[in-house]
Amino acid sequence: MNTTAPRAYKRIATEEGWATPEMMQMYVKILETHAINDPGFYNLWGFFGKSQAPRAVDLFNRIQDMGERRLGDMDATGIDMQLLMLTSPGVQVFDAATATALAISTNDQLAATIRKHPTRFAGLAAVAPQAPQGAARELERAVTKLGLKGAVINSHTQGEYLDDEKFWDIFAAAEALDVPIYIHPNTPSPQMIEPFLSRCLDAAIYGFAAETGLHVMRLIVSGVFDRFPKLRIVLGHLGEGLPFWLYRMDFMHAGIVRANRSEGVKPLKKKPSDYLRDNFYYTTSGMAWEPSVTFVQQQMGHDRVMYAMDYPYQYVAEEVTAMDNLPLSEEHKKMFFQTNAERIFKL
Ligand code: 1DF
Ligand code: MN
Repeated sequence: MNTTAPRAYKRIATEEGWATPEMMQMYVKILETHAINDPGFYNLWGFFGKSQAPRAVDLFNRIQDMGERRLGDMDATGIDMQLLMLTSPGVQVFDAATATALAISTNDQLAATIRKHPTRFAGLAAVAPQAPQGAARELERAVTKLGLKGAVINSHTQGEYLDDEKFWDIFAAAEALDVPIYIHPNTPSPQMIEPFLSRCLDAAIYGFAAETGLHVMRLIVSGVFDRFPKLRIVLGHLGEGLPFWLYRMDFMHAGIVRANRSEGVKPLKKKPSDYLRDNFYYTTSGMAWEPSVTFVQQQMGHDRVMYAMDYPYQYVAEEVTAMDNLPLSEEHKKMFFQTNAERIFKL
C-alpha cells in the first residue's frame, strides 16, 4: 500500500522528537566534560551526539531540522501532522536554573515553528521538574500564551520520580488547565541502571520501558490519581508493558494493602488497573505490531489508543503501512490515526 495515497483520515503522529541546536551543543558539552552523574545519558547521547556512525549522524541532523527535511520525511510517509516534544531527556539533566530558562526558550522556539506550519505541527511544552513551581508556571504559560497542548516529562529527573509530593504542583497545573502530561521514557535512573549497561539493555530495547513502567507504577500506588482524579497521562510504546500486567498488579496490590506491608502503599479508591483505564492514554510509538496494538485497544478501549511514529528514531515507512492494515473498522481507524489525538490534545 502507498501511504501517500488519498484516505479518509488524517495521520497524526503523537510522539515525535525534536531538539534545538542550543540544547544539542549543551549535550555535547556534558559528554566532553562528564559534567553529570547519569550513565544512561552517556550511553544514549554518546551515540547520537559524538559517534560518527551513519545512523547516529543521521539522527543528530534529523532531530534538529524543523523545516524542509522533516516536512519531506512526513510527506514521504503520509504523516499529516506531528505532535512535537523535546527529545529525551530534554532539560531534565541540567541544574534547576539552567533547565528552567532552557525550557522557556525552547517552548518559545517550538511555538514559532508551529506558527510557521500550523497544519503540520503541534507541540508539547518542555518543563523542568527540578523547579516544580517554575514548571507549573511554564506549563500554564505554554498552554495559555503559546498554544502548546500539554507537557512532556522524560521519566526520572536526576534519579527522582514524580510520585514525590514535591512535584505535585505540576500535576495540579495540568489538571487545572485540562491538558495531558506525556511521560516519555528516559534511560533508567542511576540507582537502577547498573545491570542494564553491560548488555546494552538500557535504552529503547528494554531499559526505557523498565524505567518508565516503574515510574508509572510508583505514581499509581502513591495515590496521585485519587488526589488529582482528572489528571490525564499519555504513555508511549503501548503503555511501556503495563497493559499486560493489569490482572497481576490488581491481585498483588490488594494483598500488599491488606497486609499493611508499607507506609508507602496506602489503600486506593480504585484498583491500580482502573487508573490505567481512566487516567491514561496510549500511543503506538515503536510498537507497530498488530497483536500488541490490538490487545491494548481491546483492554483500554479504541478511544484511548493513538498512532505515533517516534520520528526520527523509528522513521520506517513499512510501519505506517502495517498500522494502516490493522483490522479496524473505518470508524476505529479514524479514531486511531486522527480523532483521538484531536480530542485528547485539543488540536
Ligand atoms: C530512542 C528511542 C531514542 C526513543 C529516543 O529519544 C526515543 C532510541 C532519545 O532508539 O534510542 O524517544 N523512543 O521513544 O523509543
Ligand atoms: Mn520517543
